Amino acid sequence: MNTSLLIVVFIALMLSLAVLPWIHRAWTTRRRTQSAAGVQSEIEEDGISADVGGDDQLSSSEGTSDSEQAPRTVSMRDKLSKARSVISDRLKGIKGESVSPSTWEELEELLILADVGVETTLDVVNRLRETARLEKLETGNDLLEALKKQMKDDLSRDRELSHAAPEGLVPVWLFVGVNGVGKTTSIGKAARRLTDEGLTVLLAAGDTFRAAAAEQLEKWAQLCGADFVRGSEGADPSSVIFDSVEAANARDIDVVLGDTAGRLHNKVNLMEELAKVRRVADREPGQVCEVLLVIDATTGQNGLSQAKEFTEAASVTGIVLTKLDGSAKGGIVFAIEKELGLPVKLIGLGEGELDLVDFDSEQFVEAMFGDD
Ligand SMILES: Nc1nc2c(ncn2[C@@H]2O[C@H](COP(=O)(O)OP(=O)(O)OP(=O)(O)O)[C@@H](O)[C@H]2O)c(=O)[nH]1
Ligand SMILES: [Mg+2]
Repeated sequence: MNTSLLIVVFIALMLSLAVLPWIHRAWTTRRRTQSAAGVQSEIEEDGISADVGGDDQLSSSEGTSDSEQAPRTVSMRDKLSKARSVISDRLKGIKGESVSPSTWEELEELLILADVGVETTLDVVNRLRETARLEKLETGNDLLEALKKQMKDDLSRDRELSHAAPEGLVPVWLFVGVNGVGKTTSIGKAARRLTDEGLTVLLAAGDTFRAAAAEQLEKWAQLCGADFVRGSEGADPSSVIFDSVEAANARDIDVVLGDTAGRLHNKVNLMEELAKVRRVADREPGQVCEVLLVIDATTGQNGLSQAKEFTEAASVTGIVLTKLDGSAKGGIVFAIEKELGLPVKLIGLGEGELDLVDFDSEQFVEAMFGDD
């Protein structure tokens, strides 16, 4: 009798162990769906739309919502249409001609118009001249093909986002940058991506400068089913980040995404504050895995001058380039990578929650310089 009871208890125990992960996932999903329904309208009031248009599929934006909608899609080509429109006539011109001295001038003009930046443009064109000489390229079409290949090669590098901290430490991503570039929105979108991958996320409201900043982040947390920690207005941002990491550790959260207040790169005291945030976030039980400098693509080359100070203060590990959808300055990607030596890890292609995608250099070069 006792033995059969033991067997029944043992089987019940095994069964519950087997279904626990499933229950956890289902619960997280349900929580997200419920809160998303309530929060979506509020977020839309704030000008954040969840709709994404377009045809082609971008790998990292294909998350389905929990209500099992069809995957929403986004076209890189469509999103970059503004950047492309500035250069498309010149591209067509070069494509149809045979290579002559004026072709090189047109090409330089084209790259500068696309905001590749003077220094990077000269370097790109010089190397392309050498390729054209060695490979005896005679048509504009061949030249553009060689240009695309060279650009893809230049952009080929590791862009992986890391959330791998040693056992017992909580991985932290910090988002830094000047005012209004899209830090908070990018955190919301990144949280959506990570929770879609099945990770648990905590959003830390390290922007204590404005009360509205924490509220904006909280809405994103509710939308994504992420945890959320804030401090009081005017609190020390480092202590909010530290409290967030401790809370994440206690709750066994997979990743902490830390927001920071927008700041001008030439304000020394604010850059020191940022350095402190980074140091504190890296204290046990936290481990900073990414410091993402958010740059607004519509500011073009100005974004580059911000980067140096941020890199010095906070040891930036990668760039999030936002608002590429509304920018005529897509070429900034090449300048960032060449002049800053930092990888563009994510790009923002709109205000919707799925509009933050991995930067795919092949796709990007084709969307900018490929055939119509
Ligand atoms: N079109 C477009 N808009 C974006 C993108 N990313 C952010 N935005 C918009 O840019 C505006 C500013 O975004 P926030 O996330 O508040 O910027 P922030 O850097 O946190 O701003 P501060 O906290 O004030 O420094 C919002 O209206 C966003 O919806 C993007 O990739 N494309
Ligand atoms: Mg913000």
